[in-house]
Amino acid sequence: MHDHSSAGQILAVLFDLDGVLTDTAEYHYLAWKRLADELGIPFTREDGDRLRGVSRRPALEIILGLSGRTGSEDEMQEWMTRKNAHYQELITRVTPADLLPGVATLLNGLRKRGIKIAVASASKNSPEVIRRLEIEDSIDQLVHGGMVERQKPFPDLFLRAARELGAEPAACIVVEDAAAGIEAAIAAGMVSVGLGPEERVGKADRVFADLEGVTADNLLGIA
Ligand code: B16
Ligand code: MG
Repeated sequence: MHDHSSAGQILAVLFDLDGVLTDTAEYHYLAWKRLADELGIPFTREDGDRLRGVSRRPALEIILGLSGRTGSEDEMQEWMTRKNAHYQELITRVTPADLLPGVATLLNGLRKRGIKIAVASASKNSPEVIRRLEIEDSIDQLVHGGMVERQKPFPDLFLRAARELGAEPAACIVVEDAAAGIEAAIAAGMVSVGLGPEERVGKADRVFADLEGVTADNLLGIA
């Protein structure tokens, strides 16, 4: 546990998107898998799990590393563009039904308590996903990877979200499914909630399997 005794009241909750509000983590996996197949690189689901929350370029570097393959800067750019095109094709399937169980209720519960809500996602495609999920009106702020220089595990994205909402870092709870995201939350001096297995998010202040059945009171009771 980290010391949040000076935190006072929680004012804001910052949600990661992929793997937290919706399962676009699966679409990222499928898009990388298609690129890996095209490049003839063996790529398993376990390999895919290492890419959770990892932004585009480091993810490509991990995939290339699996086969010891390297690429010129031009090739790297082309592969990232191609993966993104695969991903954009896949997310045209996203509908409000893809909101994960418990999310809509939790967002409403937080709203009722006057808690500010941000989505803080590394994904430059997150505005499109949020639009397709039809949750634009349920959140106060969206910050995405295109708005900061340094990505998770650096705290920049979460700090930017807090600033946009006018909340001190210590008054924010971060909800994340990725190890890099939990590290970023801790580095930002925020309360962290991890979703998923202990091996992945065990450094968080509190761990749940997912958001199903997690109420606003559960979440706010953690700080
Ligand atoms: P893009 P999150 C992250 O979103 C994904 O988890 C990660 O797999 C992806 O590579 C990253 O965004 C960048 O996304 O290529 O669409 O810009 O988990 O921070 O919501
Ligand atoms: Mg995520």
